[in-house]
This record gives sequence, C-alpha cells and structure tokens, in this order.
Amino acid sequence: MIPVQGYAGLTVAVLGLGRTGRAAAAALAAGDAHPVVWDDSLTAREAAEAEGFEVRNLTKPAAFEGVAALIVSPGIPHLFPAPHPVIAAAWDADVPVDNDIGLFFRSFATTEWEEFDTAPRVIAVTGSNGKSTTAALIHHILVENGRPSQLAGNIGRGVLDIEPAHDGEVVVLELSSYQTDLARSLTPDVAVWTNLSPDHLDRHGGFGGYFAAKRRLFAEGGPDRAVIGVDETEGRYIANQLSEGPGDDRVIRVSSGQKLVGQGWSVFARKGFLSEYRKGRQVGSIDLRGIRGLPGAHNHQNACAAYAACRTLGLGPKGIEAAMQTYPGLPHRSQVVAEKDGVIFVNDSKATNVDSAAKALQAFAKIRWICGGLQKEGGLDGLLPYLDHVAKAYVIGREAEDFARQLTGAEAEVCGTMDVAVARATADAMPGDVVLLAPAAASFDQYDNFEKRGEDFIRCVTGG
Ligand code: UMA
Ligand code: ADP
Repeated sequence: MIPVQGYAGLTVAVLGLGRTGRAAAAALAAGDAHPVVWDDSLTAREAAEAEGFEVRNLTKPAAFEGVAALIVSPGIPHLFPAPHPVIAAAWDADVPVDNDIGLFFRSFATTEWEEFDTAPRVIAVTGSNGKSTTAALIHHILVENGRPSQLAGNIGRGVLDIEPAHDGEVVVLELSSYQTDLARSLTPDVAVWTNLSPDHLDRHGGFGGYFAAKRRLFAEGGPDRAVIGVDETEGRYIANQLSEGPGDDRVIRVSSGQKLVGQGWSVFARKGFLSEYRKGRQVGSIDLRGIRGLPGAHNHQNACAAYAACRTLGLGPKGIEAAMQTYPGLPHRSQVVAEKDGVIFVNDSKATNVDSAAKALQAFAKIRWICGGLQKEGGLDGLLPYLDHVAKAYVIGREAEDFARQLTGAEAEVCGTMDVAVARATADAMPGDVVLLAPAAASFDQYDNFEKRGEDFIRCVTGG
C-alpha cells in the first residue's frame, strides 16, 4: 500500500467503506494518521470495526471537531443530485474534502526516488468509454516489454492499495468522472482522454458538469504529455487548449476514422490499420485486423490511445504490436464466451450506456442482440442508426416493453429475463450470426452490477 503523506498525527475522516474507503483508511494509518470511518451501511461499519478501524458517526453534530480532512468514496454524491449530508457537514465545519486520488498524488513520490535511475511515472486514463480496455492494454504492453507496471483505479483496485513504486516503474490509473471531479491533486505524467458521450448525468448536473469533471485531469497541473481522442468536439477543445502550436508534441491526437497528418504528433486507425505520424511523416503502423482481443473500430480507438501512451515512454512500434497480439481482453468487454454451430456468443455487459452499445453493434454484421435494463437519461435514439446490423433484439429488464418500443425499425421481442433471451436468440441464430449481450442500460433492476449480468449471460450460454 502507499502510506499517505502529510497527515501524520492528524485525525482524518473516511466516508464509504468499499474498495476505496478501506484502502484509504489503511493507507492513512500506514502514514501515521488516525483514520475515523463511517458508512451508511451497518454491515460495512461492522466489518470495518472487526478489522480494527475506529468507527465514528459522522452524521452527528460535532463529529468533525479535530478532523483534518474528509476522504470520500467515488460512489457517494458530493454535489449532484444533492451532497451527501456528511459531506455537507464537513463543508459547514470548514473541513477540506478530498478523495483517495488526491491522497495518491500527494503521497506517490518519496525521498527514496532520489536514488532511482528513472523516476516512476503515472499514466492516468479517463473518458466515457474504453477507459478499462485502454488502461489494461497499456499495462499489458508495458509488462510484455519488460517495463514494471501496476494497474489500479476505477478498474477495481483502490489507488492507495498498490505498492510503492520501484525504480523505473509505471503506474497506470483508470479514473472515472466521480474520481477526477473531487481530487485535490491530479498530476499524472501522461493523461489519456479516450472519448466523451453522455453518462452519469445525474451525478454531474448534466453534460457540461460531466465534461468539466473529466477535464480536470488535464487542467490541474498539466501533464507532460496528453493523449487525446479528437473524434468529439470536447476532445478537440482540450487538445487545442493544451497545445502551444502546430508542432507541439506535448499533445498526441488520436482518432478512429479520421486521417490526422498535420505537423504535430498523431495516432489514428482507419479500416483496421493504425498509423503514427510525426511532423507530417508516418513513423509507425500496425495491422489491427487480426488482433482477437481488440475487435471493432471502438477497440481500435483504444489501441491507438494505448499505443500513443506507450510511445511517450519510449517503447518501439514493433514491441507494442507484439504485445497487442497477446492482449487477452477483459471480462464483459467484447468477450467471446462460446462458439456453437457457427454462432459466436459475445459478452459486452459493460456496454451500460447508449454510446458503448452503439459501438458494439458496429463491430459485428448480423446480430441477435440481447439488450435492456435500467435506462439512462437521453433515450435510445443513438442506437437507431446501427439497427441494420441487428437481425433481432431480445429485450430484458423491468422496463423491457418500453425499451423494445423505442427500437423502431428492428424486430424486438420482449423476453424479460436473461435465460429466456439467450434461449430465444440461440434458437433463432443461423451460422455466421453473433449473439451479443450489449444492454445499453445499467443492470441494477435485475443484478447487483454489470459483472453479475455478464456472468448470468455466460451461464445461460454455456449451461455452466
Ligand atoms: N455508501 C455510503 N453512502 C452512500 C453511498 C455509498 O455509505 O450514499 C457506501 C456503501 O455502503 C459502500 C461504499 O460506500 O460500503 C461503496 O463505495 P463506492 O460506491 O465508492 O465503491 P467502492 O467499492 O469504493 O468502488 C469504487 C468505484 N465505484 C464507484 O465509483 C461506484 C469502483 O468503480 C472502483 O473500481 C473502486 O472504487 C476502486 O477505485 C466501479 C464503478 O462502477 C467499477 N465505477 C463507475 C463506472 O465505471 O461507471 C464510475
Ligand atoms: P470504461 O472503463 O470506460 O467503461 P471499457 O473498456 O470497460 O470502458 O468498455 C466499456 C464498454 O464500452 C464496452 O462494453 C465496449 O462495448 C465499449 N467500448 C470500449 N471501448 C470503447 C470506445 N473506445 N468507444 C466507445 N465504446 C467503447
């Protein structure tokens, strides 16, 4: 774990006792601070107490007396739709509110680094979709090329849970908008922006707030290098804001679809080929078409972003290409789970919003599409242009009827549950079809999380 610096001898409150809060409390204690913890769930409080943490009821008046800071978990609202009462109480008591990401950036560098030949580096990845894939791919490429690397953040491991860095090590962090919004320090060496589309709008007071939260990764100190997907207006805006002019290679522009051949540094994918340009000349290329772990134009965007991030650390194109070939992929993202009688079954349960599901639909030609769940704001119109890839939709979830009604132009059957949907899709499928779970919705109406939904799909497909 990373011992937290700057709070030795002080009391620090921790709100939320999931992966973030427990790692933060332990890291604070390792840095000689005195953590006092709280969670709205009694079970979580009891578990923390059993581990030896001091539980303090932070909802009580005067709970913040003598407290130096409040560290908040990302799943707890700090502003919209309304601040959690404990956070509001910290404001009233004038106690600084921060999160584990802020503590990490304050605490990562140590005096030991003076002895290192190569200072450790942090690569932080944000964006609406492709963060986990891009972060995991960067980590995989680094490890395959003999560069020590650790992976943490929104991908499932609290950032303070990793080990202090060795000489020359790289830490790859996936950061969500919840995390970038609140962190008081946010100073990666390399910052990566995959793309932007509406998500989590309730937590950010709308699209502007969501963009502003993510943009902080590029604005709070300025990374040495910024890898920026420029397929949306917001990415182009950030790239321009960071760049000093046409030849400034602090910014690497990335695209899936556009040819970017200006005087700067760019990496783009077109028709399955990745190209790297610098100062108007092509300096690298990769044929991405046969890479099984990265199917579709959306994964080619991730490949470009990961390639660019690794190039900033001095890795060569050939080493990066060899590592991409062995990228195993992540569960629940474009995951091929079975092939039966010429039909491929793909689990993309992580496609929890319209944009990611639209990308999944574009990656395959004839789809038996399992979709539905808890709908997000903004409606389903973004899916309609890709319904010509869909042979038939099999709709699940509590709102299945309403969901199916919105898929104008596609044949849609209301199935309700996963087992019915998989059975119906399998019965209808012909050789060459893809049975694809890409829900375009959250899972919480029927499952604890998207992982459980993906596991249920696999169980129904394989009979396991
Ligand atoms: N809690 C309260 N009061 C509340 C809400 C929650 O006390 O009002 C408590 C819960 O009882 C629980 C704890 O807070 O004990 C959970 O905290 P959390 O929701 O922040 O979850 P963590 O386990 O700390 O996991 C978080 C991220 N979760 C969220 O952002 C919702 C994980 O991302 C991340 O992997 C982990 O930190 C380590 O960094 C998950 C996620 O769903 C995968 N992220 C969202 C996404 O990808 O869309 C942003
Ligand atoms: P995140 O961590 O940002 O949620 P993931 O890599 O976990 O991203 O992918 C989530 C979903 O988004 C996947 O199910 C996939 O369908 C889709 N996806 C992956 N990469 C991209 C991309 N670059 N653009 C749009 N959608 C993507």
